[in-house]
Amino acid sequence: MKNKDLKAQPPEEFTGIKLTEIPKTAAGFKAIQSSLKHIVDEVGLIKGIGLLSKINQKEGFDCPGCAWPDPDEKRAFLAEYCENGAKAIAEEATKNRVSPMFFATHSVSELSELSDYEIGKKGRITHPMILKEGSDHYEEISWEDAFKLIGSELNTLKSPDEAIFYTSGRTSNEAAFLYQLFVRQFGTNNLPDCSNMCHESSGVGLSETLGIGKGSVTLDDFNHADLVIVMGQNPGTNHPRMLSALKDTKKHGGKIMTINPLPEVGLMNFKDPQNPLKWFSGDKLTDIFLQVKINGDVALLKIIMLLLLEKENKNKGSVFDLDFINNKTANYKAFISDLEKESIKNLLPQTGIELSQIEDAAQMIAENKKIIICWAMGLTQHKNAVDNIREIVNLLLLKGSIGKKGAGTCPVRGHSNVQGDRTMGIWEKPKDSFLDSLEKEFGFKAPREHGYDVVDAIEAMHKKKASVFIGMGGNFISATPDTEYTSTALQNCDLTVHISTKLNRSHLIHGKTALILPCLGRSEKDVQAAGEQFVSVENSMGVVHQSHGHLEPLSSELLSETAIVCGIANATLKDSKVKWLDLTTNYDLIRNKIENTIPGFDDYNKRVRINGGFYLPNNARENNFSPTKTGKANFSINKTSEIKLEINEFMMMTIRSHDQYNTTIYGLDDRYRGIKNERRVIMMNKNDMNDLNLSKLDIVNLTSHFNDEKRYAKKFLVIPYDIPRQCTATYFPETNVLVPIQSKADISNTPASKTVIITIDKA
Ligand SMILES: Nc1nc2c(c(=O)[nH]1)N[C@H]1C(S)=C(S)[C@@H](COP(=O)(O)OP(=O)(O)OC[C@H]3O[C@@H](n4cnc5c(=O)[nH]c(N)nc54)[C@H](O)[C@@H]3O)O[C@H]1N2
Ligand SMILES: Nc1nc2c(c(=O)[nH]1)N[C@H]1C(S)=C(S)[C@@H](COP(=O)(O)OP(=O)(O)OC[C@H]3O[C@@H](n4cnc5c(=O)[nH]c(N)nc54)[C@H](O)[C@@H]3O)O[C@H]1N2
Ligand SMILES: [Mo]
Repeated sequence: MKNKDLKAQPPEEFTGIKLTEIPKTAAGFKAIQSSLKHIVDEVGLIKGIGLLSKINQKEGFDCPGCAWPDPDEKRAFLAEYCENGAKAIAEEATKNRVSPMFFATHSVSELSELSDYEIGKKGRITHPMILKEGSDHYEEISWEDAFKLIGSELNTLKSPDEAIFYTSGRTSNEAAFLYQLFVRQFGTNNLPDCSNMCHESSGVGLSETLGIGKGSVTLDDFNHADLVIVMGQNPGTNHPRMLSALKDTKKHGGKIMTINPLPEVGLMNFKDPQNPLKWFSGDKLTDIFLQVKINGDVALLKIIMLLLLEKENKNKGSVFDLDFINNKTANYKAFISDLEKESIKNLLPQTGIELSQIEDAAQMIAENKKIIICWAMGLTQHKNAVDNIREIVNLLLLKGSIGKKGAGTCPVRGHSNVQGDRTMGIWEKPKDSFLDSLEKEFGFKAPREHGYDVVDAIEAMHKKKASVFIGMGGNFISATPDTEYTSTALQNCDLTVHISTKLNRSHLIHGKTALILPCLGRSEKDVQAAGEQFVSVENSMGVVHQSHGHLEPLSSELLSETAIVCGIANATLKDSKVKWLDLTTNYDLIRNKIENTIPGFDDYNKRVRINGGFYLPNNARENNFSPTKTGKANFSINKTSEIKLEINEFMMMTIRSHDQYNTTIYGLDDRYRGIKNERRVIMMNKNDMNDLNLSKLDIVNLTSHFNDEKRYAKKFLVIPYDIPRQCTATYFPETNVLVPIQSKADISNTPASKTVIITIDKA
């Protein structure tokens, strides 16, 4: 049953492309110029500059841009932010308002015709709103009525498992902890989150092999590394402050190796925007660039390890860390005998790289002892994504490059508190020990059956096994795969609720009844009964620290995420022993509860107030692998890609442009790739274009192929690009419609949004 004529996908319209030269370096003055433009346009100059001076300072608020950590000690004089952090702030502090009047004059179906860029630019939502059954306009509703409606809808379900409680990764520790507690007291573990689409494969692969689902390095390790390998990641756009850490590695004599199908500008060369002396020269970052085919990473790593083994066999102990292997690891023999079955000749075509170049890379790895491997979505969003991660671990274990200074694993997280949300229990597969301590502290019986992750949640709604969807942040319809399928799933629901800052497409693709509950953003003051509050977050390297908003809230109607959770819980749970409304008066009370239930948070209220916060325990960092099944770090045996492309088929990766934050589209340019004012593009190898008789800027339609199913996305402009043969790149979310719901990673269930098999036809 579909509501009205709602558009789940952005319009198939072009916006006026301009191609420019690809810059030779990233950041520098242009980045400052671009930050200021966004700040001035959205926020205004004076307020904007005030805001920038507070980002990531010890007394300021955590940048909502990404989860890259701040220096433990010295912080930059100007501010620890980057171009994209500034844009994220500009989006949140925007002058534009989506008020009740706005909704009275714009219907939901009319808004759904807009692009995500246009929807986002409408601005921040000012009042709680309801879309009543059969209506095409949101209307104002009181907070009390909204909470009551949610409570009564949840309580009429036959089973708590018919409700889904999604979380995006910006939610604070305090709000996340209460949210999962509420959901479990309500009676379900249906807590899917954006991690399911993001670093789930990292968590699974690392837990099994090293006994912790998080990375092991700290920021300081970059000052001590001999070699940093960056795989499947585009930090110039998505984690710009990481480039400063890479620059530090080089400053201390370390090397950088990059493994990516694209020569991403930021990784190649970098001008530090905070060092004007370098604006004109810049630093060369990458020493060796391996331009791997999409999903060729396991094959490439196997070749590298075969070459290392050859060197090691010639001179025992010259390449491998035998002490570490003997004392700290398990399954080494099985791993080596599996590796020996592989042949470089068979593996090579999967990589698309010349053997001589891989030999150079292997030599660099052989010569160096302290190695960090960083990665992001280029490794985690494939069918064999968990294999990718475990194969990285194999390489690090051979070199003993874990649990020592200057070495280790570095999965670079996306959302600024995605790691903290997991630590707080936002997970559909909670451990029994975690549930035991919740039960003990809060006196209730926690559900033990595991819940739905993102893909399972979509299927449950599609099959009408679930009928209430609540989203704590995020933009579910645009972030998830298989847009039309997910659209039907959401529209099958009786109630969809979104706790949001800004208008997005998920407010428009709705259940029978829909609510938007507007919340405070990171940059805003959060005043509760006990006075002004701060929240806490955990960065990519396991540091927990405070985030303190400074701006006046944009509307007096906004509530904090914490207050919203408490309001919903209070209206839903009849016999909870938790005093929900008291907890929200003073967040120290929530932190006390966290301290009592989650290991590593001793003296939480005290330590989080100390400058810069505190590190959570990390066994891998401490060279202790006792939490794994064997009690040691485990070598593993991994699969190369099983995908075989037909002659006319292409592999498509869906990636981010420079002007977007996931589904929030800041602008229409991808400056570092020389593409301006257009998002409906497909980057292709020139030779492939010739084979298909395509010229630059020809219009093509794309068809994805999966188990005899076909999915279509129309009207994309072809752009010749430096990308391996049979590999293509498009932007997410425009091509999410092509990602099949069933095409996902083994074990982690992450949508395989970097390996979509397509054919390309001239329109
Ligand atoms: N400005 C900005 N910052 C962000 C975000 C944003 O959208 N905008 N998103 C945040 C979030 S939630 C996340 S998870 C991160 C995402 O950060 P990234 O993972 O850097 O984001 P993607 O654009 O998905 O880039 C994937 C990279 O992997 C490469 N790649 C794709 N397939 C393969 C492959 O098979 N092998 C290898 N070796 N490489 C491959 C692509 O060429 C690309 O460089 O960024 C976070 N930070
Ligand atoms: N094809 C394809 N799909 C992908 C990916 C890909 O690479 N390719 N990447 C995946 C990844 S890595 C991720 S993490 C997901 C992202 O999935 P999501 O996290 O669901 O999506 P976002 O676009 O980050 O969510 C943006 C919305 O969050 C709300 N918001 C912003 N700040 C706050 C806040 O402080 N509080 C609250 N309550 N709401 C706020 C705003 O309303 C905004 O519209 O997408 C995934 N989808
Ligand atoms: Mo992410």
